[in-house]
Amino acid sequence: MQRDNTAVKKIQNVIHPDENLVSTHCCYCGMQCGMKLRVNTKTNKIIGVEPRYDWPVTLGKMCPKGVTAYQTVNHPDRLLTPLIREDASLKGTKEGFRPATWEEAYDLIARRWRQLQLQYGNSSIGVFSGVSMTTEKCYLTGKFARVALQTRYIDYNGRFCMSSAAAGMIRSFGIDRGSTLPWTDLHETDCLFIAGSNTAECHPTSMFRIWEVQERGGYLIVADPRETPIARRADLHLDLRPGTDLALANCMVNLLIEYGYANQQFIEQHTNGFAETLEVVKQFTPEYTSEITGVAPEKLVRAAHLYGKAPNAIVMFARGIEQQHKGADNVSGYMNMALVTGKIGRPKAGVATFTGQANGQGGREHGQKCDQLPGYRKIDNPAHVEAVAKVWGIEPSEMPGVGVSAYEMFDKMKEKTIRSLYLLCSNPAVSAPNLNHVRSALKGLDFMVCADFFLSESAEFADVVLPTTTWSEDEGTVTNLEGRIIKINKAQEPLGEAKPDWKIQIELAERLGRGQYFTHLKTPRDINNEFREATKGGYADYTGATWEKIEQNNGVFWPCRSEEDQGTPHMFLDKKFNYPDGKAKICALPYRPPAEEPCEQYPLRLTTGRVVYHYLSGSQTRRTPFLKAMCPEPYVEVHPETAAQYGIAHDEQVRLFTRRGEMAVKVKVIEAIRKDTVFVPYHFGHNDSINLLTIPALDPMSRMPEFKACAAQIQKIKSS
Ligand SMILES: Nc1nc2c(c(=O)[nH]1)N[C@H]1C(S)=C(S)[C@@H](COP(=O)(O)OP(=O)(O)OC[C@H]3O[C@@H](n4cnc5c(=O)[nH]c(N)nc54)[C@H](O)[C@@H]3O)O[C@H]1N2
Ligand SMILES: Nc1nc2c(c(=O)[nH]1)N[C@H]1C(S)=C(S)[C@@H](COP(=O)(O)OP(=O)(O)OC[C@H]3O[C@@H](n4cnc5c(=O)[nH]c(N)nc54)[C@H](O)[C@@H]3O)O[C@H]1N2
Ligand code: SF4
Ligand SMILES: [Mo]
Repeated sequence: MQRDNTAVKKIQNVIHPDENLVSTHCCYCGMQCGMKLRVNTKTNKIIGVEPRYDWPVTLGKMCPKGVTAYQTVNHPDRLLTPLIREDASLKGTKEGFRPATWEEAYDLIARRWRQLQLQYGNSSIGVFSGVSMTTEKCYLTGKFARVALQTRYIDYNGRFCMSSAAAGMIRSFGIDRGSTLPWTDLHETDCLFIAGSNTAECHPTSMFRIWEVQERGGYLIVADPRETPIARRADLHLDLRPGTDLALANCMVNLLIEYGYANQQFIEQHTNGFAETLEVVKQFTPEYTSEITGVAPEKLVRAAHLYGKAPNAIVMFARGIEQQHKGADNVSGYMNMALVTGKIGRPKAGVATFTGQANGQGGREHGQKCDQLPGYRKIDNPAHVEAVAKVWGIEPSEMPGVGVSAYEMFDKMKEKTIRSLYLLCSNPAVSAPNLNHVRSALKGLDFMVCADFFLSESAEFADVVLPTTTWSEDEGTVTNLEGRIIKINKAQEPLGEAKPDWKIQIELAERLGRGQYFTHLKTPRDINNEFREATKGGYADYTGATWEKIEQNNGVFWPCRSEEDQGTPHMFLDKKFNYPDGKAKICALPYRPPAEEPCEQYPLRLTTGRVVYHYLSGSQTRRTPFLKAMCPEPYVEVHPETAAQYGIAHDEQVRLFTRRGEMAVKVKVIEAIRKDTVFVPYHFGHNDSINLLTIPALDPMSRMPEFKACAAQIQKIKSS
């Protein structure tokens, strides 16, 4: 059976009396499913959601998080006024705050920041942000750090999310657009090779296209230590040990060459590095690779034939391979499969990462990284600095230098180089690795400001909490996992006294005496106009992606370099990669094991990730009644044989620990995991955070922490 997955459905939404429908997109993952928010015209409040059948990527489909997202907007936990901490001894708890006016909050922040900067220098203030925000806000946050605060210390939660994909793509292709093709190609390909993605739970609205590949007679290969829902239906499940992907990728490339699937003409004309890579991969025979990965040699052979024979194939991956201290190498390693076979640079064939957060793509391109300026420019490149300084109206010499990556910012706080933190759109007291260190760094700050719409676990460490808007109380653009720039629309006025992050930053800049660089920006559209100018001529060029074009064309794919340019759905159709000689890089990548291997004391491999019902640190989804009821607490997945070995039973509370920390957690006995591996979802706060145990081993290229592999031990809790 073949479904028609390209046609835009003609189903009409029912409009109820006294209601308006506002077309927009979900606030959660990078799929950015189209949705229509139902707004009561009497109260002007959001009261529900309808599918958006005419959105070509997702055709009206949504997941459990998407259909309940609207419930966060008018939630009773929303912060309605600024809060000022009265009792410093209660830092790290919900207590000790009093409501305040914006004037009081701004005055206090401006006074404390000025004091600290006079005493310790401009870079004593750090900015830590996130990419659930529109690109307009992400862009302004980078400008706010460099121009209003004049600090070098800014980084963001994408460092825990997309940085390895970005580093790998830049190395292999010279440019980082997460997908080389639109999602509307997926169901038409002949083979999908998907590594380290729990797609059915994390990007569920991709699944109807993936199942169709199989229904059309194509093949699905999944590499994951767990038998996830997508792995269960795959033609081939490569059940590897956590942290061993590079061996698997090298083996695939070796076998593709050995079995004659290499495209010599493509390799010669469009790539560099083949000979060096051949030298490295040839030792990765199925037998040798099986020893490292634990995957049966026959499966490796079959995978190479399925991918190699397919006329068109797409290699896809997500955090399973990227959140390793060799994440960037894993990315380039798997991308070698496409480059060696030439299955790239045409429709239905290519490479794609499952981008994580709503604006995981747009937010990683325009200056929230410690070494980056808008348009994916580099802060250590004088020509790039000059271009952006001109748009911002500052002297190039005023541009602060390169800072440090997200996790390393906590080291800087610990050593008192960073004395104050402006945290927005992230909850690192749950989501950063090695939480004992991170929480103590937050606690030791002289002064912390947190902007959020809920009192998150991280906000509990703040001295001032600023109430911000949710996604549906403001407008702007985000870039979805395809690289398609789309429009988010406003459906209701901000609740209480909440303000959008961009407005907060402009008002703070004015109080810091830097208003001249910001006051001309009165609306998100003004910010978008300046932002597009700042990207002109950059790698990620958004110049021609006007809001009008976005609305007219169901989004615009970057690069989009001018008014006339209609954007770039397919990358590299001309086989020109973003290197001076136009050639992509096939990368020679020697294997290295995870930073921490199991030993007698810590014999298990711990990996972490997600469930369909929760989003990231859970600050939003744990407040959503249906989602909380479906998954109220963390658990550790343990194979039945391993559970028997430890004498532990389903639902029993055990002590799980690593060299860095421990937690008490319920056991979920499950066959769908390797015997040497345990898995814990990370969506829970305080003592329920698995990140108390994770290892902060950072990838040398991407500075991504190794969330996906460390050594752990389980202990029965003795009944008293
Ligand atoms: N429901 C839900 N959906 C989400 C999110 C959410 O929090 N909840 N978050 C969004 C965001 S920001 C992101 S980044 C994405 C993440 O999307 P995914 O990357 O798909 O999610 P994870 O659960 O982190 O990890 C994916 C898989 O990697 C596997 N894995 C673990 N270790 C390894 C390994 O060493 N090698 C390989 N090959 N696989 C391994 C895990 O078993 C898991 O099934 O999801 C987005 N969508
Ligand atoms: N162990 C383990 N840890 C991980 C991962 C893993 O797989 N395993 N995955 C990592 C990944 S991929 C990611 S993306 C990170 C994400 O982790 P976080 O960065 O902590 O992401 P969120 O939980 O979305 O936190 C966002 C916070 O900002 C608020 N917020 C949402 N929108 C806005 C806005 O527009 N403005 C402001 N000011 N606030 C807003 C929300 O209420 C929430 O409190 O976690 C990482 N941590
Ligand atoms: S798949 Fe992602 S974007 Fe779509 S509804 Fe679910 S969380 Fe929202
Ligand atoms: Mo993410």
